[in-house]
Amino acid sequence: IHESAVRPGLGAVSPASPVSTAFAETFGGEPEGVWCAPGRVNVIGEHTDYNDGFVLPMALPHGVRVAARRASGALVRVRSLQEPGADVSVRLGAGPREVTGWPAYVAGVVWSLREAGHDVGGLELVVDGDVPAGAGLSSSAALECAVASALNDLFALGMERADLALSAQRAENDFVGMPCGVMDQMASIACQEGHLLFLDTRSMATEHVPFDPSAHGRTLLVIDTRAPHRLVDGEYARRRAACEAAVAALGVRALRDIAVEDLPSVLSRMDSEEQRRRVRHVVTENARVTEVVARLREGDLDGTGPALTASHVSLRDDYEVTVGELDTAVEAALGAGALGARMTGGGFGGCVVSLVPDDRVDAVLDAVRTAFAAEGYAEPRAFAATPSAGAHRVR
Ligand code: GAF
Repeated sequence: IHESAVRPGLGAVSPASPVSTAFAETFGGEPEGVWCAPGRVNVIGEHTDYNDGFVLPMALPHGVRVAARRASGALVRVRSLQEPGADVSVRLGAGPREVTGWPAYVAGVVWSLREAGHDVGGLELVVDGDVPAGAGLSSSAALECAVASALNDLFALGMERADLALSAQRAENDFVGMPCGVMDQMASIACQEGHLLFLDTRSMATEHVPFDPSAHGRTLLVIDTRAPHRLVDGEYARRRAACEAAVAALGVRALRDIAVEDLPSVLSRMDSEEQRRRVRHVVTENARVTEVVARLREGDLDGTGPALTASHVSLRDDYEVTVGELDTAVEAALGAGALGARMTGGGFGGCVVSLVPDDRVDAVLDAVRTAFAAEGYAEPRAFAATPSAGAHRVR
C-alpha cells in the first residue's frame, strides 16, 4: 500500500500514549489507570442489528485511550487531546441532551450507568484517539466503550462485556439521541485479535471467527471515501422506523424472524414498494452474514467476496443508504481485481471494505484514486485492516 494512502493506527498500538502526561498536566498526579477501546469495521451485516439480526464486525487497531481517576465532588471533568483548549466539566446529574458534541459520549456513559443503579461518582478523564472521525469507523462507540471499561474497573461495577456494550448503546440512544443498534459497542468491547465477531443481536450470543486474510495472500482494505458521514441527521432513524412499521404490518417480532425462502410471499403482502425494498435488504443481509460465516468456518475466504458485493448492491438499491463516493469506490475496486467490496457502517458516506488479492492492492488503490479524481471527489484514504483486540486496560 502506498504510504500516502495509509492511515496508520496511532493511539491504540503505541504503548507510550500521551494521555498519562496530559493527565498529569491537566489534573496533577497520576491517573488510576489507562483503558483503550477500538473502532470497528463491519465485514458484513449492515442495518441488521436493530432488527434482532446478525453482524460480523472486527475491531481495528485504531482506538480511543482514556486515562481516568475518581475524584471527590459531583463533576466529570474531561479533556480531549483532539480538541485542545476545549476542556469540559459536566455535572454528575446531567441528563439527556444537556451535553453536546464529543463530551456527550462520555457524560452519556456516566448517565447510563447511574440510571442502571451503579454508584458512579466524580471523575477526571483525558481522552486521546486515532479513529478517523466521521468515517463511519465507530469513533463514538470507541469513546463510549473506553469510558465504560474505565468506570467498570474504577467503581468495581463487575459488569460483563455485553452489559457494558448495552449501557454504552443506551448512552447513545437516550443521552446523545442516535437510535443505533448494539453492533458498534459490542465490536469495541468484545472483539478478539485475529477474529471477526459473529454476533446474534437478539440473544447477544457471540462466536469469534478466526480471520487472517494475509495467510491467504489477501488484504482487507478499508477505503475511507471522506464523504462526510452523518447519522444523526434523520436518515438512519427513518430506516429504523421503516423496519418497525414493516414489523407491525407483518405481525412478526422482528425482521430477523422472516426466512429468506418466505420473502416472496411476505413481500407480496406489503403495499409500499419502499417498505418492500427495506424488508428485502434486511432479510437477505441476514442470510448473507450466515453464508459468510459458514464459508469462513470452511476456510473459503475468497468465496465470501460475492456476498460482500451483493450486500453493497442491496444497500444501494434496496436500503438506499449509499452515496456516489461509496458506489464509485466499490465499482473501481471490483474493476481492478477486488474479490468483493461493500460500503461498511451506517452509510451516507464513510468507508468501503474490500477483499483484495495482495498483488492487486496497488491497482485497486490507483483505480479508486483515478475514479475519484474523475468525479471531482476528495482524495480517498485507505489502510489494510487487521482484526484487533476489544476494549482492555492498558495499565
Ligand atoms: C451504525 C449504527 F451505529 C450501528 O448500530 C448499525 O446499525 C450500523 O450503522 C449499520 O449496520 O454504525
